Amino acid sequence: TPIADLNFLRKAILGITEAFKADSFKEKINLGVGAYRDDQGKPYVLPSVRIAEDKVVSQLLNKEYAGITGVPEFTKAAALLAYGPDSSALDRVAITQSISGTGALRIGGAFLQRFSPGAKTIYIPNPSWANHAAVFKDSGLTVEKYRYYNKDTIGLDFEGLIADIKGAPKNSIFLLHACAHNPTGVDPTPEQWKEISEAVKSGDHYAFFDMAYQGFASGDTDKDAFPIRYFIEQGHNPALAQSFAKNMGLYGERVGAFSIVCADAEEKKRVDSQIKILVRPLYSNPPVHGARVASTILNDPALNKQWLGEVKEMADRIITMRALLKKELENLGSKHDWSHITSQIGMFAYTGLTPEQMDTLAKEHSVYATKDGRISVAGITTGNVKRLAAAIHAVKP
Ligand code: PLP
Ligand code: TYF
Repeated sequence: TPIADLNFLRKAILGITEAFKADSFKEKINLGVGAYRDDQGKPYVLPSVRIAEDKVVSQLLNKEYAGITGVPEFTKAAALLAYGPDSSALDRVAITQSISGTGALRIGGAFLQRFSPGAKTIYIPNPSWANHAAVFKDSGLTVEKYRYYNKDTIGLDFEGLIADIKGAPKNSIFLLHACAHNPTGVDPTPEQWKEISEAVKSGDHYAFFDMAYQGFASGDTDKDAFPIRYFIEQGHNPALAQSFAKNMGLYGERVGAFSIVCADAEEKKRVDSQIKILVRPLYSNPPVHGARVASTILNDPALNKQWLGEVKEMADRIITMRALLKKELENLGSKHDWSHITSQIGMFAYTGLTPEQMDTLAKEHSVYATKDGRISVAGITTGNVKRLAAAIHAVKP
């Protein structure tokens, strides 16, 4: 149930941080929460963010309220980043700033609860980010799951996924992770996305993309946006939740955007107006500082280029750590196939370790991660990877 999911999330992620903090072992490793760490294991503020913050502060701007939909220079640039500069959608997309990705999902849930035709059921992948079910249930939607992950192949259950899309009642809503699926790290290929687009269309379904990791999957923000851009080319008018928590490292600043591609500029006006009617009683208007920082990065060509380089560096460090972990496991003589560690992408690896093995990792090896076997690869460093591999090898010899 969504409540059980939420309790799981709390225990899973916040409980892990607590247990990690309480552990006095010097070489303890925290692979719980999905937050990027540098190779020293420290939280990372992007250099481009430091520069942008200096620029914002030095302008001595006032602290007046933003409009209901936030900082316009930010939302305009966020749409460009997601949809691409040549997108046919740009002049018909209704967009609002949001309280990061979670807030974008919540506005989207509320909008679809109010305006979606049919049974107002949203299908989320099994498994999915544990907060999805709670967010959509609180929005008044019915939450169902579609098949996504195949335990046996440690990969995508593509047949199941397509069958569930085709089998859902007409006018269902499908929540799709745009890239770097959380928690599995398993994404459809471009060819598979084409079939997913067809299946969504054939069921008269509605696509709602969650893009919390643009740039983190491939290191290239354009490549990672492929599914959304392809869907629009194919005539879908999807909704989109964007987060800048991960790709700008702005976690606590809560920078995000919610948008809906409309049929035309006239429909966009009506949707803009309805979004304002929804947001006003939720929180009146969003915070400005983080949006100004993100806007500065997105709108300054030199800074934008620097930022894209930094996103790629983060993505590349994660890819390097995947390869290193796999190699260390092989060096230890592990007979298991660990190829999924390098074939999965984004911030997480879904190791296939059981809840019991994860428990032993924590209790006997001071390695903390969620019970579902997910590890945040962003927490692996050249300094801890050997010990991590040894711990995994010990619990799964
Ligand atoms: N969606 C997914 C798939 C996530 O993993 C997360 C968490 O990082 C979010 C949305 C929302 O994160 P935030 O509200 O911090 O932007
Ligand atoms: O799954 C994760 O670890 C990230 C971080 O309420 C996160 O998505 C976890 C819980 C939460 C917000 C973000």
